[in-house]
Amino acid sequence: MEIASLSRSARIWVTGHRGLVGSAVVRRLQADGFSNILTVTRAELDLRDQAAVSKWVRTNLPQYVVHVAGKVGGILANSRAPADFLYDNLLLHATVLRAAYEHRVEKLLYLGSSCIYPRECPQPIREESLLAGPLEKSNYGYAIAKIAGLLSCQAYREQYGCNFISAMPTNLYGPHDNFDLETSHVVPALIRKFHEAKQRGEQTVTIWGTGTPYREFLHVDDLADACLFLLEHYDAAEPINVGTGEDVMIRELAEIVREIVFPDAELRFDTSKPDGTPRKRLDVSRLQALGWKHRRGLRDGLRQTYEWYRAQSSPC
Ligand code: GFB
Repeated sequence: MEIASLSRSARIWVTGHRGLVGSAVVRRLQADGFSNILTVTRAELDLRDQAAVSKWVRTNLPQYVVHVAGKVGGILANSRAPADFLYDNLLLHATVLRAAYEHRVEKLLYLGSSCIYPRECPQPIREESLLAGPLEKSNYGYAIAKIAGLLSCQAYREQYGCNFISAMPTNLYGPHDNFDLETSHVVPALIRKFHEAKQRGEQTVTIWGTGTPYREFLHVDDLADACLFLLEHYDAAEPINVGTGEDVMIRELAEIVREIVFPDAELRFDTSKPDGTPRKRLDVSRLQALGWKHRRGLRDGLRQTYEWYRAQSSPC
């Protein structure tokens, strides 16, 4: 979707530009001819340091901020480190939103996540369900920090008139994801597990949990497209869901990845690992009513991601 009115020379800061989402947003901005994309590495700027962030924003004066930096991880990483996920993500949004207010950023987009909705809520999940019930235990640290970020955007809008908007993306996957088997999310983990089993001549691939939860998956290039669509068309205080509106059982996901990567593999389920939320399919009708819809289906997206992973992991 062509971004019409954002000037191609506007100074747009993409935080977390090396990560799964940040790198996709930068790719998309570059493809659309934006010539003033601002990025800064973690080594150059610790986003948890308010004084340093305010100084960097004062020096670089971004007009727009796509704030997608975060401490993220899969179900095991989150369940093992709630304090760290809470601390880092709280600071990451507190500093950037404050500096954006101080230096009159014209518009800021902040990303939450579908995993911050209550563990048990009506499916598909509408934006109104936020805070309507107890959180999922496996990632409450991350969830509380992200909820605080969403509410901070609303508070800056209310108190200072800042045009800070927030989106709630579903589970994401794609190139430049984290493929570490302990800390990653399910899609990169399965791609790597099937790939390495095939390479090693191992017949069995272990899937965590029972395989019965459902998950919705959006390719990160579609998310990047949605981010820029929202930057262009959305100015409301309420968070807005971003997803495909379709989910798949984890067992079925594993069977699709097996078909793509290693059809002869056998599945084994390690029920000592957590299942997490039983289901968290998003109601994406509000975003679709605004005129946005995802383009890449799951099989196509998984195939594209595997091709990228295989190219990255093959010896040069
Ligand atoms: O992707 P995932 O780690 O995160 O797990 P969540 C999704 C489902 O896949 C769970 C199962 O039921 C896992 O048990 N699964 C099966 C696996 N095999 C694997 C595997 O090898 N690795 C992983 N990681 N999962 C996250 C939150 O929840 O959602 C984060 O913890 C984040 O905060 C993310 O917000 C979007 O979907 O359960």
